[in-house]
Amino acid sequence: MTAQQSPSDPSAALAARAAAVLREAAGLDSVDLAVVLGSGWTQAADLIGTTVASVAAEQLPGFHVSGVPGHSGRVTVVRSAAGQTVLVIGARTHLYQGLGVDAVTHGVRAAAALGAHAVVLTNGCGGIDPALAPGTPVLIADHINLTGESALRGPRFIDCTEVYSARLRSLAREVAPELPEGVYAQFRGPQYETPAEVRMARTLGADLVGMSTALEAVAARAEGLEVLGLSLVTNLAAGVSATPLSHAEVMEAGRSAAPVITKLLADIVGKIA
Ligand code: 8IG
Repeated sequence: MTAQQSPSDPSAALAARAAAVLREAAGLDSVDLAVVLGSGWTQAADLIGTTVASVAAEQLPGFHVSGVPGHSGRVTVVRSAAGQTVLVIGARTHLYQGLGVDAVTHGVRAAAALGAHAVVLTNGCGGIDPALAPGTPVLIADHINLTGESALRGPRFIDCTEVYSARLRSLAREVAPELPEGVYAQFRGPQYETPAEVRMARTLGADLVGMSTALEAVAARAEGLEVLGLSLVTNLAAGVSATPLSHAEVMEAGRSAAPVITKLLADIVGKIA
């Protein structure tokens, strides 16, 4: 039992309660891995496998409805063609909702409590490099956490040299050899960046800007999970192109890329042994 899993830790107890509800709903003791669906990726559950159980976020301790159009608000257990059981989380809590970091990291901790050994974190994001056109999926190689928050509480000095598993990235490249890699900068949001903030992120070494994933990835590593990060560039970051950003544009890019990226995700998931 790790420090965070101690029964006296209320956030661990909440994750354990969510895991218990899912265990009961699916009639399973554990899952093999988990997938968190971000903007643009939500239709993937159907392609990953056949549904064993599907629970609305409202029925699951610690989960919240995101209120973001394009998120399903459901947590589903599916069985893949390869025989894996996969927890598909379509109810992500974002830091900008103001519910605190423990709510943001709850999904991956619930997945860990259910026995998942790996998590695939997906998101929609802005592209800083103009070569990363909207509709391009990108493997996250590393991140920069610009939220000012940590995923962790207490003296948990975990190593972050390889948050995003090199093993899982090379599995992903077996499916799609041309997948580019990039560094993801997490901002708190919900406002998109100013052009000056995008220039700052570029100067710091970021290729992608978003509002999720980095905190979840660190929480997942603290729970001992292997992490794969997959971003869909849905828009050029502010100031990279002359046109202002709109959520409608983001949604449209997600919709048109959906068939390709959901297949990509399902194929990658099927490879994670
Ligand atoms: I979708 O341009 C999506 N999410 N921070 N910036 C940030 N988050 C995003 C963006 C973006 N696009």
